[in-house]
Amino acid sequence: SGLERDLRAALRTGAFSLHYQPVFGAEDAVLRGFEALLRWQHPGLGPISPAEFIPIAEENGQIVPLGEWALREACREASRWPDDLRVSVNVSAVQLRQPGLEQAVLGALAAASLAATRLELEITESVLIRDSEASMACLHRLRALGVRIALDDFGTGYSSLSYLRRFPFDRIKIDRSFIRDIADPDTAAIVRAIVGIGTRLGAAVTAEGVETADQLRQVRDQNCTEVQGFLFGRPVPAEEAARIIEGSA
Ligand code: G
Ligand code: G
Ligand code: MN
Ligand code: NA
Repeated sequence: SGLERDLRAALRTGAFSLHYQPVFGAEDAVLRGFEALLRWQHPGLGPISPAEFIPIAEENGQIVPLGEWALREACREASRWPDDLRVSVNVSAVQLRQPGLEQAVLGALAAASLAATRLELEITESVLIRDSEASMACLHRLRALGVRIALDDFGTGYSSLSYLRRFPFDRIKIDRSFIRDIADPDTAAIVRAIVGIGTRLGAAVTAEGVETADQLRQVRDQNCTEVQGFLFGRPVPAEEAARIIEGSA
């Protein structure tokens, strides 16, 4: 397709950028870091959502060089932030199945002189559906080096709980559909249970998609560790993230 062809050209022409969405402590509202999110400015069509182009890039393999670029760019940007802030980068199942992911991560950290503990990789449940021994081993090695591993969009897959037995995640990110409906007592009970499981397993729990003060009150009541969402800040360009950091100091 046209989009697929344009996607191939986009990495060469610098049409991709990263935006950064702030993440805060739920109790203290202290800035903890940012999630890096890809943006594509198409020359003719304008901005195209990653929800649209990432599946194409996964299909044709472009996600590998694109994901590598995002890792390098995110680590480079984070190296300019205070040491107590981390950067989270989304990693596709396709990238994880490639043998080169570990080298790409180590290369990005080294090029940026960024401590491994400041990088978090977000993987979705779908990664683990077809988990191979090799990709599990890769995650274990990266984690042993200090890289944090988060389970993204938790609760939306078909057998979410089983994934928690397969890997010692540092963080669980509760999918924003739960936060949207958290005024419903049953949904609030589920969120509380997820936090309980995460705590027992030694994982922090982030509430995604917090948009209202009522939702914030609820996720605090359910003891979520960190919060992220439009209430606190949308994904913004690197320069604006730098201003958020300055303002929070
Ligand atoms: O930023 P936005 O809400 O439009 O992102 C839509 C989806 O694209 C989210 O599921 C997000 O995780 C995914 N996404 C954004 N940036 C990246 C990236 O760098 N790599 C991968 N694999 N997915 C990304
Ligand atoms: O799948 P993942 O969690 O990586 O998706 C991140 C996406 O979620 C980003 O594209 C971001 O724009 C979007 N997002 C972040 N905060 C909110 C929010 O409060 N509400 C909604 N609707 N989307 C959000
Ligand atoms: Mn994510
Ligand atoms: Na998510």
